[in-house]
Amino acid sequence: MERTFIAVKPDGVQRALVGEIIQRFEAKGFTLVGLKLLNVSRELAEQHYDVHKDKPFFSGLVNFITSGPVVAMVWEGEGVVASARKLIGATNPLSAEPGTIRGDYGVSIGRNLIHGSDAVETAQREIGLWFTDGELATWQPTIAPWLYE
Ligand code: RTP
Ligand code: MG
Repeated sequence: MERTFIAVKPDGVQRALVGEIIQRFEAKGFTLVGLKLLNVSRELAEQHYDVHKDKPFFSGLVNFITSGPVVAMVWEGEGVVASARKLIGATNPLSAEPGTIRGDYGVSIGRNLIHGSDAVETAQREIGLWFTDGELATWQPTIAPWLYE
């Protein structure tokens, strides 16, 4: 079953949106298989955002993501990678559709509340970066027959 890596960034934690964000993924029908709150090391932040290392916003992004606790999660479900990106909305919250997390709660690209893996391969890399195998639960929600035929 497909998995994706989701992180509530320091702004989302500070603004007390963790519960609301988890609620949206749960209510959609995805399964939570990993969850922790952590202060992110510089090394982890730089590895996580490695693809952006030559961009002008890279150092600001790393400073921000290491500035306070982050809620790291792994969610599972059919098509969860692309669907999570839809739930999250466009990178710039001012362009994100209402009904998405960024569209409903954000106003600034540098404070866009949440991260979601952008492809299945990226998700596998990010899950390996943020979680050990032992931190992930394998389980079948009892509602599965009501989610999938
Ligand atoms: P994320 O990786 O955090 O889920 O966001 P994303 O895929 O929607 O956007 P991405 O292009 O991967 O950019 C990563 C994060 O960098 C910040 N950013 N700032 N100032 C800027 O022009 C700029 N562009 C990107 C955003 O916080 C974005 O989420
Ligand atoms: Mg990205």
